[in-house]
Amino acid sequence: MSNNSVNKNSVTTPCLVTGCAGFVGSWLCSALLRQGFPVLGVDNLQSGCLENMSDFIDNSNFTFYNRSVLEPALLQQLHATRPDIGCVFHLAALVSVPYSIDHADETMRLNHDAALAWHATAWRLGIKAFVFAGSAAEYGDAARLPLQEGDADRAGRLSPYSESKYLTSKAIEASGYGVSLRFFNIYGPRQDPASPYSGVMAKFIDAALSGNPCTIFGDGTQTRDFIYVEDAVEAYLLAAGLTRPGGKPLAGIYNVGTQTPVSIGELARLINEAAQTPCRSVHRERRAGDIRHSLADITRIANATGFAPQTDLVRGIARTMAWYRHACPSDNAVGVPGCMTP
Ligand code: UD2
Repeated sequence: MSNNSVNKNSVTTPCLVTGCAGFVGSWLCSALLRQGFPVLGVDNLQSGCLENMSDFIDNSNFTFYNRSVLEPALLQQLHATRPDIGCVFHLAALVSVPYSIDHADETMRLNHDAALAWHATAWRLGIKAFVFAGSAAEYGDAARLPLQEGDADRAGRLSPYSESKYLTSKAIEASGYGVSLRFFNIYGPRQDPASPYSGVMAKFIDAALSGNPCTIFGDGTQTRDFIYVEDAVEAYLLAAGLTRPGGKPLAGIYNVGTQTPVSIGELARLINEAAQTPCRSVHRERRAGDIRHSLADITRIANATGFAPQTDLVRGIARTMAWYRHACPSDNAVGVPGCMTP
């Protein structure tokens, strides 16, 4: 999937991925292993699941640690077993905006306190690259579109989730070590539709394939910038300097999206069209904590790394839907093994 050749000097660099059993984490592990990097994966399987790792769990270059990122000395311990770890990708997090509203302390402990503890330890151990999964939610109610990285500093945040990600990104930026990638809405195969906190794409595809109406929160005119998971993974590799010849890890904050706005109503229409089902939607009250519009300006990461998303929304929906059909050939219910989607 990578457009860029692997940086030959880094091909034996072991990489550590937290949240390796999650939706995005498992895709990142697959890509790293495919390119020859040894991978240490950490996940406590609270929201990730083993099925997500079925493609690579037996790969001799992959070592799985069923551990929590809240364990204070975990990175030191893993580093003692592999002192040549060159890169930490820190994806483990609570990912749901609505969940965070009811669980603010838990969200802050995991998404902020633990993330910064990992960041500080990685720096102390001399690990070359640290990449944190930031979020477009950090932009809160920022009014100007497309969103540039500095706009988050002038915005009010709408949920503990967004606050936890924002504070972590800013601390990483201020330290001068490590990078926070502010991902817009990532979608693709393996995103679980079963949880009430699942992303809209998985939920709508599940509904369309099951012959149920899509439930739209609010009037459906809210917009998002949907990025296909393989493009998001490419951004991770570029940010770590792994796929750029002579590449150095980035430092600071970078948006990762497509710069293409899509309304939720339009998304429902596109998904029903792809499923060849009549477009039926029901509307429910707007969700608390929801941002209204979200659209990335990706100039900064494009200039720094050449990043350019490859998969447009129609193709991405088709690939995602094909996977869901395969995961449940009867089409009556998606029924993908239940796990949430960090
Ligand atoms: C997503 C990510 C979040 C963060 C953020 C960045 C998920 C679950 N959350 O939050 O972690 O990265 O993006 O901006 O991936 N909606 C419906 N019907 C549904 C579900 C959702 O109308 O059944 C609406 C929802 O009200 C919102 C939009 O779709 O306006 C997107 O919701 P989402 O939960 O997929 O993602 P978001 O943007 O809240």
